[in-house]
Amino acid sequence: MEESKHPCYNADAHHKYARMHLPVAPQCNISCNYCNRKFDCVNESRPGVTSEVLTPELASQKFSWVKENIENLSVVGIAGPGDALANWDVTRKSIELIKAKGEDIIFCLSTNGLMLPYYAAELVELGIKHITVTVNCLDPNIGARLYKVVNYEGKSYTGVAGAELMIQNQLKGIAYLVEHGVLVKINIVMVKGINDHHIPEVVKKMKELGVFITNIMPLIPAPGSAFEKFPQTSMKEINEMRDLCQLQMQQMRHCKQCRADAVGLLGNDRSNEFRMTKPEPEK
Ligand code: CLF
Ligand code: SF4
Repeated sequence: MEESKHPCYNADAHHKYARMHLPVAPQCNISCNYCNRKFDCVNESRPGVTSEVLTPELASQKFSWVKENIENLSVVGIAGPGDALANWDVTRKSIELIKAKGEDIIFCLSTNGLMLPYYAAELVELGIKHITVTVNCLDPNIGARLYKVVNYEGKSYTGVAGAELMIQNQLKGIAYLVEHGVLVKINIVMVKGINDHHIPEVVKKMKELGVFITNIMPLIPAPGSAFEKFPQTSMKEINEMRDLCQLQMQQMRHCKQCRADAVGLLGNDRSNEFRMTKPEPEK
């Protein structure tokens, strides 16, 4: 089974198998209230500026460099710093270039899910078996407090309308992926006073849809984001919620909220050793 070598999908694998993220996806199509675009996507990262954004060609070169120098590299993931599917051309090209090298590698991708109805079939065709979707709520009234703007098909949606669109597309996309054999992981950002009480309901629905695992993550209030002054959800609160949701389905407990350019074992980021470009000066 492929997931036995995936450090995020299998807790037993995370001390042995490494992953690398290709930071090829700078744009995002929504605006989460917990995000500051100068920082990595909270979907899959802790707040820390990604030190580079790569073209597919550079990403492919970086892959070979890392593969030669890091033991047991089993996964190549695309996790921002924006949204992988909001940058579909570069995301797809990067995967295709690396696939052409014929290495034994698992591809992984993280998305907010808005564009899944457009791209889920292509993702399946590309052979991507591990996809993470961040689903914070099923209730548009809660979503209206989490998502400031949702940009879709040339229009901008706010409030309940935007959240409704997000949730609809996420659910449709997840169902399609599961039906086509993709192992779907769901990230849930727990924001106290907004979606915390609602999380067990989200997990229940994800179980019904057949997702592989859910990963409840703490809000890390990003400087400059609308939730800047919100309290960071404590690990005690996160673990209590995970214990409650474990009754429904498998919970990830070893997530490190990686950077969009993370390299190495989950607990030992070596991204500093593998830079293709010079860091941009701070603005
Ligand atoms: Fe990256 Fe995410 Fe794939 Fe893992 S990270 S795209 S599933 S290869 Fe893993 Fe990092 Fe947690 Fe993500 S520890 S933030 S869950
Ligand atoms: Fe930021 Fe990620 Fe939300 Fe986009 S999906 S606004 S990059 S947290």
